Amino acid sequence: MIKDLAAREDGPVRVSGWVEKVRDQRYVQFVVLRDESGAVQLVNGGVLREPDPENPRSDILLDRTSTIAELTHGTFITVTGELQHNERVKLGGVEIQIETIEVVARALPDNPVAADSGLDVRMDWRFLDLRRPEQNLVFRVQTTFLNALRQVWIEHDFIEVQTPKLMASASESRAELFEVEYFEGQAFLAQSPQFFKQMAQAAGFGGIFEVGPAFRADPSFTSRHATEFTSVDAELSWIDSHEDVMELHEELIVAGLAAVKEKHGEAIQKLFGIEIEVPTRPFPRIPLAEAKEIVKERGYEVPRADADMDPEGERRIAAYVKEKYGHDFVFLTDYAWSIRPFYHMRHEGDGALTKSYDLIYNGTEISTGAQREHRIEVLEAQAIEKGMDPKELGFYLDFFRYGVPPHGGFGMGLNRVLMLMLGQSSIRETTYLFRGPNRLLP
Ligand code: AMO
Repeated sequence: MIKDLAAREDGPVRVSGWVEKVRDQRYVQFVVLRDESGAVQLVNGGVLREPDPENPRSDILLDRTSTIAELTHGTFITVTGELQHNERVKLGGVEIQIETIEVVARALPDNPVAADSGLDVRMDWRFLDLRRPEQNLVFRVQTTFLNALRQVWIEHDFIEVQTPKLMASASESRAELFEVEYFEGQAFLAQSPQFFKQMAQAAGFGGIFEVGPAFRADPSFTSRHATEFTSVDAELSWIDSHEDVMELHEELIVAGLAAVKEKHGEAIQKLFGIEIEVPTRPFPRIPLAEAKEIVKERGYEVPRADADMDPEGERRIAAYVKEKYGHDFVFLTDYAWSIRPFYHMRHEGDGALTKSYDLIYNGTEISTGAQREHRIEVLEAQAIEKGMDPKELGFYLDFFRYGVPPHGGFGMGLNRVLMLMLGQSSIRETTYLFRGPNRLLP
């Protein structure tokens, strides 16, 4: 790999990669070659434009010169040559004197993506867009982040599950639900693994996690919504309250960011100009009603008829937390029952509030979590209160009829986490292939 060249001694090497740039000068040709690990300068010092009867290697040199002159951006080549360390070469301090060059796969000359192409064009040609080092880094960071989370779960003896994405009923609410034909009938795409995460608690699995797709028929075109996204979910038994869920959540975030900082901190600084901050624990916690008061005192009244926060309010409370505690994360807790799903547990003695939270990262919601209602009579009553049909929920309610421990969990949008971590302006940048109301291709 190109990244390994600097550590090698001078001598013969063989590299492959994509042509990034060609500088075809009269007496010397330069090629910048890139693979997924980095870029290196190739040099052809033996440029020959006309046959030279005196030179026994005339044919070889002519051929090499014309091959290089005709290279198009993005063409995949394999080169053999001599590696030379040279301090004056800005690109990594090494270059390769080309001996042979093989065009493995030619790229069309009209590269559809330019440095100034808009996001839509880049998404049309996502495979070319992903060749850019920044984009490559996003998915390396994602891999490292998820691996760190996975290690925490495994240390805590959690079980990984893969829940079905085809369902007979809605998994969150009737809103934002994709319907699909299913033989003679109909099915729905899972909006969340919610019900099946809870089933694992009834099944005695204790702690479980899943990283998988979630679907929302959300027609909005914001920078943080997709119709399909990757949901990072966990659910655990034997909790006393949502506080236990938040503790696990914090532990995961800290482990994820620490691993990302250690492995990619330098590259992230270089390519995105961002210093990854590993948050301290505990993360600040503010009850939602108090958070709304705080932003109101600071001049912003959340313009909503219900008790919820809005994105601007989230940004403002995050700014307050950053000022006051120097923290990028804040748990907003104790959401009103009126704005939470039927399965959230209400506070003893104050049924107006739930044992739930949202986690805000750099001003945007990344997660919802809660202790769940596990007492069947209460759960059933709550479903009815929310206008749901207990018959349609029959299979789910059955989980609670045969003994289920107190439990809770959270769902976290992976693409949003990456967007906020890497200071990107859109979830499209941090989704391998974005899906939105008007995007199903490629
Ligand atoms: P919620 O609906 O809040 O909760 O979703 C959890 C997290 O998923 C992400 N998310 C999205 N990301 C991109 N595009 C979307 N359209 C989108 N919708 C949601 C967000 C959000 O915070 N079952 C509960 C979780 C739980 O309680 O365990 C749920 O789905 O980051």
